[in-house]
Amino acid sequence: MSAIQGQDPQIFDFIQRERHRQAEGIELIPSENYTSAAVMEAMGSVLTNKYSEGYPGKRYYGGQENIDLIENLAIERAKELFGAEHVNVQPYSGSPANTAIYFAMLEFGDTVLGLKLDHGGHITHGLPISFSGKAYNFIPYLVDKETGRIDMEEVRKLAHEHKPKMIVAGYSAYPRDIEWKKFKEIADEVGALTFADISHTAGLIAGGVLESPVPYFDVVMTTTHKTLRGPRGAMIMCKEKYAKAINRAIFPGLQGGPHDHVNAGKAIAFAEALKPDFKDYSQQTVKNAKHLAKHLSDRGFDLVSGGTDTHLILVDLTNKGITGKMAQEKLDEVGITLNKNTVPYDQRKPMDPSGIRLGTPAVTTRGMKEAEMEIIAEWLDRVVSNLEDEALLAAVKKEVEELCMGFPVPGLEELSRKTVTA
Ligand code: DSN
Repeated sequence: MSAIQGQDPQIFDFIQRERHRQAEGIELIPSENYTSAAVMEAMGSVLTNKYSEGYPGKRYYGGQENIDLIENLAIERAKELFGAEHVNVQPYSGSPANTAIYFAMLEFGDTVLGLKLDHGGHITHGLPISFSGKAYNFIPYLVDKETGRIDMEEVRKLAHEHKPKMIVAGYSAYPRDIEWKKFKEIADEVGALTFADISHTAGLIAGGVLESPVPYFDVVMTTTHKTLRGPRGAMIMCKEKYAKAINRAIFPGLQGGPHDHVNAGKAIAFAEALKPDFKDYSQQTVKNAKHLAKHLSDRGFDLVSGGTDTHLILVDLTNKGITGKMAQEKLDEVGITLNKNTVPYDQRKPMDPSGIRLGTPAVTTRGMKEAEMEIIAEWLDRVVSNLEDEALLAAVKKEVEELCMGFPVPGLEELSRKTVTA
């Protein structure tokens, strides 16, 4: 980063601080991960200089001979990874991709079933103040109050009652596996389209740990930067019969020129995910999450749904007498990052909710395993039980840094002791 250092020392300083924060802290936000150095190089390459409205072979600008090759390769690799009939790699991120799916497949005002935000859904799955909630008639379904799981009979009942044009499944804060086939069955009973948002679990699906909705669902969207471990962005996969509508909805419907530097990063990440060691990573991510969940539960943490089938854990802190915001802030102080989160049927507000959401993709990418999950569970317990004990917080912070030094972050190897002494 010598160019930034020479030209803009302030930004250089902020990036340096962030590099240290990432290398010296434990990242438990379940939607975050570390890309490879190769993906990062693509993001900082000359491809950022190019404009390429349109699709490979049909562009509105000249000079596309290299861009077409890159975009086609990204599409081919994504098809191989997920077995999709059609892929569009141009969406800038998850929210525009979801908006494009609705734009392609629905009319404004159509009825759609989606999981309520504070039950694990996403803002683009019908939150009343979001575009999705304003443009379409979203009917929310909920998780069961006792089990914390989606009650498929309730979904069936709502589907028969409201006759939606589309059913949305796939979530941001739901720790359990999803019954894709059952969703498809219900959708078929009422003639609804099926849309899966697998942003959180795409890497686990690509790694063969979780079942894929691609064979059953009409359209599937994923962001590319979460468990899939690619650059910030998204892609849409669909049955061939929706290909034209989806492509048109992305460009020119909602977006202009694709971000070619990001699309190159996507192609690189898809190739990485096709390698055998990606399977090991995705299996270990789930093993780590289950192990962490068990040790948190043993320490009296109240896990929504009692545990996890995925990379993600949702904890209700009510029995600990603290809020999600308090926990997040104190954990930030010791170098453990996670996010405050509402829990189903939460009586508190989203800016200071009852829960926290955490997950294992980033720590697994660093090479951490079950033994480290036990240490993390112990740290969480110590911090949450001693929020005002500054000496204890300082001691945990030191231990966090010490452990992190043994597990290099991709691209930040020079900041870890393991590499320095190797
Ligand atoms: N912001 C993402 C997450 O953290 O789950 C969803 O868009």
